[in-house]
Amino acid sequence: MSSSGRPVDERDRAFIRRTLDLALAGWGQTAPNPLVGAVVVRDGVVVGEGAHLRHGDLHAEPVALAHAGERARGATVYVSLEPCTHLGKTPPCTDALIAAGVARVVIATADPNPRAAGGAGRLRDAGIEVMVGVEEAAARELNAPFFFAHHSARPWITLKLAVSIDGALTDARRSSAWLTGPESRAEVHRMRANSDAIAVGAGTVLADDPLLTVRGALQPRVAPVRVVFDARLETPPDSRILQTAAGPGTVMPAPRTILLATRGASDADAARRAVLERAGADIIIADSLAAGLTALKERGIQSLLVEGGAAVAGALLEAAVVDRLVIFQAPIVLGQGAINAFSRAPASQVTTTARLPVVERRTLGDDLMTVYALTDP
Ligand code: AOF
Ligand code: ZN
Repeated sequence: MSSSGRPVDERDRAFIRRTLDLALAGWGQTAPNPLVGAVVVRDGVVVGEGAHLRHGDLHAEPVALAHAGERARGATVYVSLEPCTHLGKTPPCTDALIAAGVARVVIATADPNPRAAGGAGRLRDAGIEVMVGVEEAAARELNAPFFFAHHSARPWITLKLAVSIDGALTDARRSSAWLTGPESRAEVHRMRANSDAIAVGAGTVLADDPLLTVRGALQPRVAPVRVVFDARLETPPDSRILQTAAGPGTVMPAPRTILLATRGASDADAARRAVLERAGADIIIADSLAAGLTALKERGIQSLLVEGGAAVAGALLEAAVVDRLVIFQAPIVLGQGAINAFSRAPASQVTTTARLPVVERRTLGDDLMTVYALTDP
């Protein structure tokens, strides 16, 4: 069913799914704006396709309309987000659709941005047949941080954990070696490329000294901010995450590093704070985890990819602020003494705990990746 209550035609569904695929062309390049795709169909044949490729560039519809040219007259346009009505960085897409003389517009989901919304109504007023709500869940999933940002004070949080068959993050010796294979690692870099920020706990910084940069095939338009959940300000000034941070006086365009501390920790040691700030840290002192997450959102972070470890995973699950849980399971058993990924999560009971819906599941080399939904965007 579409939101207008009409049953959805399978062809309409297939063309909307095509818009979602096209939208992926902007992966890592459009934030804080959404990924959007559009298809122009005339007599059942695709005559134009387009995507919003980069923040500030043309929206998807004008790209697809230009591709279709005169063939757009009388055609059906499929678009993964309600066409905009505002004069933003580009002219309103609704005006372009009306001017092109299209007969019908099929929209996956409404635009939550009050500046841009209202396109469906405007198109109807111009005599165009409009349908909203085809493959709506998939369209919202694609731009979950964008939709979430319009009604939430915190970023959309994806908790990504690489585990063994027995659910451990590392062995009893806490070796910092990788559990998963190269295909999973490439996927993590792809996920990083479409995130506004990447976070770990201070324990992970101390154990692994990670860089938390994007080193995959696809480079993002803006390098993700790096965040350390560091209640007691334990991040070493000479850690790689600070050594490569953009701070006062840095010349290279390095991503910022934010240390998220809790009040008390920092007052205790102003000298340490000064050392960390000189090393390039941007320190946020918050009263609670929730307040810290709000502070990140206030700094423009709509999507936060959290990569562990067990303490941070436990704290975020306890606070019920994990939106997507992504598990990369490697074909290894770590056995006794290994550090379980959920050892710090709140206890639950088999009979009453929620069975998490699976949003996506695929194999990556010998690993298995599963995306679980804990909330809706
Ligand atoms: C569309 N088609 O392809 C996209 C839309 O910053 P601006 O001026 O580019 O406007 C961004 C807003 O426009 C964004 O927040 C969202 O509401 C909408 N994006 N709309 O009709 C598109 N990318
Ligand atoms: Zn637009």
